Amino acid sequence: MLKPLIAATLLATTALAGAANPLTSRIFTADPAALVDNGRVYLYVGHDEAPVGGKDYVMNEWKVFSSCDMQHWTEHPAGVPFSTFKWAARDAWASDVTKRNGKYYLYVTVEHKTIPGKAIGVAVSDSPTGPFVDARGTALITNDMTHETEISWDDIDPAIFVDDDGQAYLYWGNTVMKYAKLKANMTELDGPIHTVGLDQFTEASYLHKHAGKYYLSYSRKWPEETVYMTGPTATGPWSYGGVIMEKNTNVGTIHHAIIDFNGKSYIIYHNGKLPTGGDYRRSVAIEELHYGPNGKILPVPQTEQ
Ligand code: FUB
Repeated sequence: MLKPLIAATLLATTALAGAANPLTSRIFTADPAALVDNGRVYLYVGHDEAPVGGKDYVMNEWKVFSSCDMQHWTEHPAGVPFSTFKWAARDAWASDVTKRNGKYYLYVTVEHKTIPGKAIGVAVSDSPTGPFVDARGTALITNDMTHETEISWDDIDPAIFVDDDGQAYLYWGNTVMKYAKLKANMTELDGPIHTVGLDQFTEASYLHKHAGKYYLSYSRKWPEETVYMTGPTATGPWSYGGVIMEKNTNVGTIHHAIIDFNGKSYIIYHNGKLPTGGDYRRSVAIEELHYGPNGKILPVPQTEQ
């Protein structure tokens, strides 16, 4: 076991000055999940490990970063390997995170070992930086529960949201957006799985609330762009709002999270702007996001790197 002093020196701190992106240029990162907790922002990002010219994702772990100012980021050494979930075969795809009753819940996408296709699991920790342990010992969502499409990756990209009345909702999906309520224990579905009828939905659902309004955002088309809808409740009815961020130029995906922190709002997403970046070598980046009249989200340009 590392002595605390030695462990502390392993924390890498990088400066994200002003609009300078990406989050880190030490490694490739993707699919940001974000949590605001006790004056810090925590980011949970997939680690893109594909070689230059790789033709598929190589993703074995989620990395954890944190900051108290959105500019200087500390990389926490532990990370969360996909093998946290004994029933998972590989693929640390997109995650999302929330805090409830003093515990931190990390919802993740992985490939299931025995039920063909992607699955969603949940891990829990007493600290935002882990260690995280499997909260169920089994997947929460598997491909055989939701057969709307032929693809094996339609149960990906969990988005967790806890409403003001304590009701938790899980949104997820690829091609078809789905959602379900969760029980207060955060580890079991509470009722049926619903679908949201959307044209051109691709993936990366994200639900947040700002100034009393619910925002359901997601990636649509291919290459993906980030768009949003608004509604009066966590389950709609939804009205289309517009495009938040236009597509990347060298990456099909753009997976995002949206937070409020210290009086400002931010969108956290990924692109492929690092040298040798691309579809399987992505970089998490951050931009300020602004709300206009009537709560409209104004389009967000990406800063150059
Ligand atoms: O990183 C693997 C997959 O690519 C994610 O689950 C999707 O959101 C897309 O970013």
